[in-house]
Amino acid sequence: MAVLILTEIDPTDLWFAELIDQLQNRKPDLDLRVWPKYGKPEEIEIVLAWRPPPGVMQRFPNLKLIMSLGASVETILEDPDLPKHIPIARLVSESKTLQMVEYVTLAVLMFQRRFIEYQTLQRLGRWEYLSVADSSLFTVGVLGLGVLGLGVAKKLADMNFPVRGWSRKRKTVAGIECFHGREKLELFLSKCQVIICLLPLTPETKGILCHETFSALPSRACIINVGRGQHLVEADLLSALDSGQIAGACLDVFDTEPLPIDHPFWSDSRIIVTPHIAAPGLPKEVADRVLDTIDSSLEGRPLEYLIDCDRGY
Ligand code: NDP
Ligand code: OXD
Repeated sequence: MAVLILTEIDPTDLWFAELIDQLQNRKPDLDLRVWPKYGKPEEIEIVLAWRPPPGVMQRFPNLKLIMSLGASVETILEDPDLPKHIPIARLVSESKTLQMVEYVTLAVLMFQRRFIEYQTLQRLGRWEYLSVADSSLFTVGVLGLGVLGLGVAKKLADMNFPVRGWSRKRKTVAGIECFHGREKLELFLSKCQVIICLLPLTPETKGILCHETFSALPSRACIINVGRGQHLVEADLLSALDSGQIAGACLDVFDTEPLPIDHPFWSDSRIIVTPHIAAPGLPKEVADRVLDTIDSSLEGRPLEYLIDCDRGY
């Protein structure tokens, strides 16, 4: 029985190298292989995937489980040759949730306390006071109330921000004003000074951060996108920033990653760019989650966080 790490990202990348180290140290007898060196295809029973190259998974006749090394699975599902009967688990871990909560809280506070504008003033050498929005009146909207969205929403509510959340199915969460379904999207948006995209990428959510969504927000709202780059219509964001409908954006994910060097986002002072680092999770803890999942699969125990292929997340 062998486990294959299947990714097009260079496995010497810091996070992957540390994860591989952790897996090997914690379970020295694990037959761990790293793409493209997978040996005999019939020996591969578990694939750990992150942005896997398409067409590879079908080569393994004894494959029993695919586990995403991220919270999302869209790049696994878009493989046209994906063997349909294999269960797909995704990664949920405490450190990942904590990192996401930290990142988003920081971004919300930067907008509420107007740090982007202060950075511009600093470059101009101007000592100027800007009014501060009262946090109890600064409504935050979280698109996606899953593992990460709920973590973020609860933290911000604890910090006294009015918090709204939007999901596919109806939800009731203490301290959060919940909305669900496309028909309630506009109502949800109507009071949000900042929105945070924590949706999975599916045909329904692709392009959701677009002109219509921006127009439904109060004037000078801010956008935080930590979902996927394809959630955002980039040209619509630039026009909304130019018109003043949107005051600022904090973006961690992009249509093309790495963000091309000549992309206008790099030099736009209204946009904060980070290189998809919001919440990879700590390799040490991710290794524990991966090994638990492998053990459950091999021992025939029920698997946690299986995705529903029809729903797309
Ligand atoms: P979950 O699957 O736990 O939650 C997804 C949420 O989105 C659910 O609340 C779901 O609603 C909602 N949703 C899905 N489709 C729709 C829709 N059509 N309309 C309204 N709501 C919808 O995912 P996670 O919270 O674990 O992760 C969310 C995403 O965050 C990931 O898919 C990934 O893209 C991104 N991510 C980014 C990272 C980064 O570093 N930038 C790190 C980790 C994740 P319902 O509850 O009704 O099912
Ligand atoms: C994820 C991510 O999906 O890191 O986990 O983007």
